[in-house]
Amino acid sequence: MNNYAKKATILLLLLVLVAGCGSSRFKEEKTEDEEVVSEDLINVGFSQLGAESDWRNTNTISMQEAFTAEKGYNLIYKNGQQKQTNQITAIRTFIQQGVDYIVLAPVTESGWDTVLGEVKEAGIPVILVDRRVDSSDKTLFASWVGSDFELEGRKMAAWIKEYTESKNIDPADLHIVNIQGTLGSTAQIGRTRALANAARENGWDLMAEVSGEFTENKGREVMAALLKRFNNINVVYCENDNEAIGAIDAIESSGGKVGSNIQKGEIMVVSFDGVNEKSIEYAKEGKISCIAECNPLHGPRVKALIEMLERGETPDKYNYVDEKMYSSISEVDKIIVDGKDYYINEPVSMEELVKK
Ligand code: GYE
Repeated sequence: MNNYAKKATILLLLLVLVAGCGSSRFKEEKTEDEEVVSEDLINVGFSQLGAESDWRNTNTISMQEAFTAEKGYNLIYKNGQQKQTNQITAIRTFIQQGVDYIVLAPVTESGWDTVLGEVKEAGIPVILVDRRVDSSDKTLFASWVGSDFELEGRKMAAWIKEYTESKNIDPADLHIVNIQGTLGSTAQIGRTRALANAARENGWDLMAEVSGEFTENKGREVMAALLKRFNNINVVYCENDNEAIGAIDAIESSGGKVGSNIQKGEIMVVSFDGVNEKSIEYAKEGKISCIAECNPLHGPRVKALIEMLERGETPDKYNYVDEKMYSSISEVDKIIVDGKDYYINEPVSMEELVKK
């Protein structure tokens, strides 16, 4: 071997080594972006909006458990980290990958027309889960499954009305603050609207609406600020349980007492979800007076919709989930909304609920 050939061989060996290191390192640091489409399974691209709450994490797990290889699926999961731009990028990646279905849990309602138009162009059916998009073109998605968020809020308002009437509290003496969810999200829009309407109809004093972004930390921060701004808050309407946990912390740290006895100076906290174990404990102890259930177990529901599409059937456009009310306060055993009875249940954890 001459000198030139020796050098060339060494270089080649080095190249092979570097390439080898590269690929093994990649395998160790598997990131979401490496997920590839499968040849034999049904490929589902899932753009989840984030991981802000216990509801969200339970929802993600429900999706991951529904779409497994054993069941014939390859789920490509992307966490949007609360940013619509991340979700749009994920959807465009799914188009490039040529997935069979796209499942989208949109962070907020507006701004989806262009990207969903691209998905339609590519001929990929879209299932919306949990929150909605405000597109006027309803052909941009095949089906939606989730909760009736305004109904959840109306049920909560009906509970507040029943309870405070049972205690002979003057409606004008209800000084309420609303710690809202992510502004512009379907859950926030519905729950906020329900409270605002009820306050107007009943003559309640709705003093402030501030977003707690569906997180515990923001709930704590916003509540601490509200307590500095107002000295007469007696009802805190939290648009999810994580915010409620943060808000309770802020109230207790400021020397306040949470509970339903507002005539004795307690601050009544109500919330939504019923997923987080701590919030269920709080509801059992009476620290959270009432929780309107919001059910996150959409995995099997989305799977059922995809199975219908696979069979060439047309699923209903909007699919609502039935939900309960939880409270350990005995004064209210039932509320009526739109002529329908909703019985109030003892708080029960998600785990206990799944077992039933
Ligand atoms: O209530 C909240 C989550 O959109 C229903 O989002 C969902 C809401 C849920 O962060 O906890």
